[in-house]
Amino acid sequence: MKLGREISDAGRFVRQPNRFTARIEAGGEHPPEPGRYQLYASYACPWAHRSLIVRELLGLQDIVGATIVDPIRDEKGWRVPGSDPVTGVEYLSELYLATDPDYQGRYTVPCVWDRTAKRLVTNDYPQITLTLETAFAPWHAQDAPDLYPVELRGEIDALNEVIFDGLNNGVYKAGFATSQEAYDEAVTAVFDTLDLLEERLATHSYLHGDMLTESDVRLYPTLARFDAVYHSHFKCAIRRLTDYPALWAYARSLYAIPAFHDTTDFDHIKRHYFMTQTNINPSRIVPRGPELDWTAG
Ligand SMILES: N[C@@H](CCC(=O)N[C@@H](CS)C(=O)NCC(=O)O)C(=O)O
Repeated sequence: MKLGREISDAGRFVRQPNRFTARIEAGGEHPPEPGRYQLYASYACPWAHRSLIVRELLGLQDIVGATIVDPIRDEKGWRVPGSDPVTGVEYLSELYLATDPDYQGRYTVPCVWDRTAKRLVTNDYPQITLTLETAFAPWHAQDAPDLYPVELRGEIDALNEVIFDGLNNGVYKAGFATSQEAYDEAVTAVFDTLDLLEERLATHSYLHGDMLTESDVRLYPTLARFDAVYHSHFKCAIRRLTDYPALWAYARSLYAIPAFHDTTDFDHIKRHYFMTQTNINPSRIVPRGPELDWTAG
């Protein structure tokens, strides 16, 4: 992985900006249309996981296609097993370079390809779920939840920032830190954020009360990976998810929902992190355990 340029002089991980940020929007260059867009995702990647959860929660599987990449990335990046039935590519890099031959960054999932314009529209992962929730509303299943209700958007966006910085990206900042100081700072923020969310969930079923929202979708992928990967691989070892009664019960309650369950692949998750991030696990050994019962009532 080409992480070097994302590590600061003080040993801090500073995530690269998203290069492709066009929007799918009615009246724009990339209008929402059934069958026009293909999502490239990995079950291992937390940012891609959220887009797969939202696609299924909203019943958009027949409207927006999805290609799942192999969990193990080699020096050529993400690979499509066999080849992609939609574009014929074998590596995700081909889509990035077809869109911008000078692209120098990492070839990341999730990203969305426009089959009509034959180019990547976006790898801007925070926007992808919001686009599925808003621009694709005409195609949502009848019983689909409103994950981004207009009256709650301010609160959802504010909490999402806290979750991103402290936790979703916080675990990466802890895991990829190359100085003790940067690690200490990041790992403290990870557990401060978990403590805060534990308190919030002690009195609510979901982060914003009784209804599932975009904030829950953003929190879940990090919780699903926490004890299996982040606790050891990213050294987020102060406590385990299972040490937090409310958060652990909440994570299992989400896992009981098909859109969360169907898109959670612990085998892909473990093999990806431990075998691909060789900067922090050069032996590529995948640990056994921990044994967790995600289905326990
Ligand atoms: N697009 C974002 C986030 C997405 C992201 O980091 N995805 C990871 C997987 S979780 C990825 O595709 N990494 C490819 C690589 O590092 O080469 C970024 O550039 O930081």
